[in-house]
Amino acid sequence: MRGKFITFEGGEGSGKSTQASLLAGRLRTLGISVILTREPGGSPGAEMVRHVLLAGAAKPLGAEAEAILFAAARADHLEKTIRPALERGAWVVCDRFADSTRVYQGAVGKVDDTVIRALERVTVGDTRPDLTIMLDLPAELGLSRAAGRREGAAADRFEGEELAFHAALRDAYRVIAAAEPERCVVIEAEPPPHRISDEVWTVVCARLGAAQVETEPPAAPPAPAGASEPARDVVAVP
Ligand code: Z5A
Repeated sequence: MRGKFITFEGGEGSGKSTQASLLAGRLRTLGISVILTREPGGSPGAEMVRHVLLAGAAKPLGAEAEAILFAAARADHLEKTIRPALERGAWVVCDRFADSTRVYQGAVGKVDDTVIRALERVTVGDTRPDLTIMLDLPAELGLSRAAGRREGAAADRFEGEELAFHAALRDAYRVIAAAEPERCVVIEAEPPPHRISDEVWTVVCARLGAAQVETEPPAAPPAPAGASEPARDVVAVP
């Protein structure tokens, strides 16, 4: 049986990585095979594109070129990591996915919606998330958390944008969640991580029946570079 595909979305510092990792751990305690991965990245080719994008090297080319690069990375990630995992029955928990392109490059970057939709159609096709958790947090708080995590290191291409940019991201996520309630659930991201994790778990059980999954631990083949199954799971390609 095909595995389930769960994505986490939200602004900077909203706790996506933290919650994706906690969810993967909870699923594994049930004996479910889980791939924890991220975007941009999650496969060797996509991790290389990640470096280009987050270093800001593509910024001078404009938001449309960045959208195309995110899509190229996503195509590789889907082909090498996500689809094979789902096909062998593993669950895929992904830190950011196509909604990030809709929001960062589309709604806020002003790339035409027809371009965003066309890229999504070509890359994602039928491999749509079964569930998207959107972590919602005031932009100021998210940015201060992200800055704390960097411990003085320079902000990346997107972290360095103005507060208004980050506030607009939050609004754009809410618009998507309101338009696709069958896929998206918004969770308030201010409480402590364990409380959010409990809320995420309640949603995953209610929507995807995680607690009812018959666990028959599969003999999983080695995970591709860029995504794997133990602990933090995402391996960046140097
Ligand atoms: N991007 C795009 O433009 N288009 C696309 O299609 C895609 C991406 C896929 C990827 O950055 C960038 O690419 C991203 C959007 C753009 N913009 N930026 N910057 P990334 O992968 O390097 O990072 P990120 O996805 O932006 O992650 P993040 O927002 O920086 O962090 P997070 O995953 O949401 O949060 P976290 O790492 O779990 O937590 C951050 C800190 O807060 C950390 O110290 C935690 O311990 C702490 N934390 C977490 N939860 C809590 C709670 N509940 N309370 C208090 N403190 C907490």
